[in-house]
Amino acid sequence: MSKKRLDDTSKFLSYVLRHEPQAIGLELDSEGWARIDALIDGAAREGRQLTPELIAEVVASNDKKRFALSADQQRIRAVQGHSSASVNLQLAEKLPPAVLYHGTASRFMASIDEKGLIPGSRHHVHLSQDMATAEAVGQRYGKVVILKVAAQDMQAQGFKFYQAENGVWLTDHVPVDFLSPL
Ligand code: HQG
Repeated sequence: MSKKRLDDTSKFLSYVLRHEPQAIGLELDSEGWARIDALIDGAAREGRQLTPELIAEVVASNDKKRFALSADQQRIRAVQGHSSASVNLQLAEKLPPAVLYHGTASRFMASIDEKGLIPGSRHHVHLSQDMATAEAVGQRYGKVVILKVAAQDMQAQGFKFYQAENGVWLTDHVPVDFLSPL
């Protein structure tokens, strides 16, 4: 399978499994799972040919492990990054490391200094355990700024943290007091 086909399919799957399942008439359950046969049918109606083999290869080869298959291989979901209102991942709370990182763009800093980190259109603020990942995430939007998040201090004060299956840390909001520049 060409890398281009895999990347292209990964983008399509991110779109329908995180954001707009209704674009292809697909239903996600509250944990974000979609039936693979329904996904293939929905995609076909939009002129996109998917096969179970292609989907399995995207799941296995994905650089960020964005997707997971159910144990019976009949269903697929995105493991984080959702904006769809129908999805509410029941992730277990978890003790984060002392420090987590968030990469953003310098043009967002005035607003972040005022409001802290907010989820935007997604369900959570996304945080990384390592600086390199935070840098790559921030670069997507412009001149990168890496922020340190005092995650355990937050947790001690009652803020909840979750970790998606692919290692990404999630929380609802990071108030300014827990942010510092690198
Ligand atoms: C910024 C990708 C203004 C925030 C990545 C970010 C990640 C604020 C942007 C995952 C703000 C939202 C998530 C505030 C936060 N004022 N801007 N108060 N608070 N922001 O894409 O974290 O490839 O929704 O800093 O790799 O960039 O899709 O979030 O720049 O893991 O799997 O608002 O998406 O993964 O942007 O990225 P996003 P993100 P995938």
